[in-house]
Amino acid sequence: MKSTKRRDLLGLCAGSFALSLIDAGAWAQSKLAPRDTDVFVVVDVQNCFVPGGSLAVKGGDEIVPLVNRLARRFRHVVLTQDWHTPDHVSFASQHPGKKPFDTVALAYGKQVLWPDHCVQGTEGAMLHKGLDIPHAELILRKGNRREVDSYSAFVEADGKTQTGLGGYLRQRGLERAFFAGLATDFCVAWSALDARCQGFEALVIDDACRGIDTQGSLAKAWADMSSAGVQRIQSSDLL
Ligand code: VGL
Ligand code: ZN
Repeated sequence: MKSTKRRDLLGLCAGSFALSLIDAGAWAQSKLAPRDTDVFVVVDVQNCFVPGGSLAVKGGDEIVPLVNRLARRFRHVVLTQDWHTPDHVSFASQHPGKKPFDTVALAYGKQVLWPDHCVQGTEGAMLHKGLDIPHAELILRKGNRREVDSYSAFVEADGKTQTGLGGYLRQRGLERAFFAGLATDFCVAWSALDARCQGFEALVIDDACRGIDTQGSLAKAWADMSSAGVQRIQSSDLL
């Protein structure tokens, strides 16, 4: 069953909830065997997001060996990179009087403000050097327009500009997306939610992600994902 609804500003797309109940039966099965029509999406495992980086996610570096092991189970792997201009609208430094983790209202909705991070071409934006996934097929960069953020690997924060990932997966015959990376409650969650909105199965590998957890964001992300039919699994379900 396909759904092409785009998500609303809460990151949800109406219409996919009934699907999740139907899909739930299939999930009850035991170990997950990766298929040729699966893709493993490794989200934003970049220097800025690991300890020592400007927007460090606690334990962000711990997932790297596990992500490498998981990647070997998949024929198809896509990596994403957060990729901002130096004056990006999501940076608190661009909003006088604001500090990181404050929020502002932008034309497309509420935006959390962050420390400067993942500036295009800088060391902080590079993929973590411990990543060892030579068979990855695509590196997708997102958030590259100054005026629009993009947590999601599918659709920018304006809710309409496509990154092309949905089209890529569909043209490659990929149907089921497994997610790992950083951060659980932002780029991983938004990507998994949009995968559902665009008619893909979506599974998040809990222990191969780490969260930021600001103002209840982690619990909310898991609740939103659950409502949207994103399956929460563990690496042991695959390894
Ligand atoms: C992310 C906040 C800002 C992420 C990216 O990768 O989860 N979070 N930019
Ligand atoms: Zn960012």
